[in-house]
Amino acid sequence: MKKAAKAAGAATVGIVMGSDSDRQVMEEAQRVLTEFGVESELVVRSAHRTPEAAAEWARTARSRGLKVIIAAAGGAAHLAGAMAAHSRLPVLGVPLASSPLVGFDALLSTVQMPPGIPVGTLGVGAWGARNAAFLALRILALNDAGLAKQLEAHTERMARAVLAK
Ligand code: RP5
Repeated sequence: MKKAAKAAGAATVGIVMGSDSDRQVMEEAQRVLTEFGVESELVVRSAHRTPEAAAEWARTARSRGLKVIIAAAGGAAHLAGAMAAHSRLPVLGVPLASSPLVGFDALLSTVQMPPGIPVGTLGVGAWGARNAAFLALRILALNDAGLAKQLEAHTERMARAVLAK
């Protein structure tokens, strides 16, 4: 009974960010997932400052029930790549504009992974955070007809909003 209750509320998307200073942007990703009824966990792990804890989080992600990882960091952003190195789950990378190079550094650090260890890299900052959530939803929707229907309805609402102008 206890186990079933836990499973019902279990996170399927893991959002990991390099610093607590990234939280505000990454809560945008979590908000999108919540709107679609998808549970997520949002944690801070750093590829540079807490490399062992970051690796452990990635290694145990699948066994904890996660199906997609969203990893966000700024500056020399190696977090998404580190997640992809330690987990076989799909990893979506969000470069953040937190350094004096305003995200261009993080974009290049996240996007150009060596073949075989992919990171699906989204746009910089809040747009990337939201789209990482939408891409995670599309991945989950491959095996979830209800979620696919919700995404279709959302897309139709966006189109109607544009055409109403
Ligand atoms: C990155 O360095 C983090 O992802 C963050 O975007 C940036 C700055 O981190 P703090 O110095 O604010 O902790 O690793």
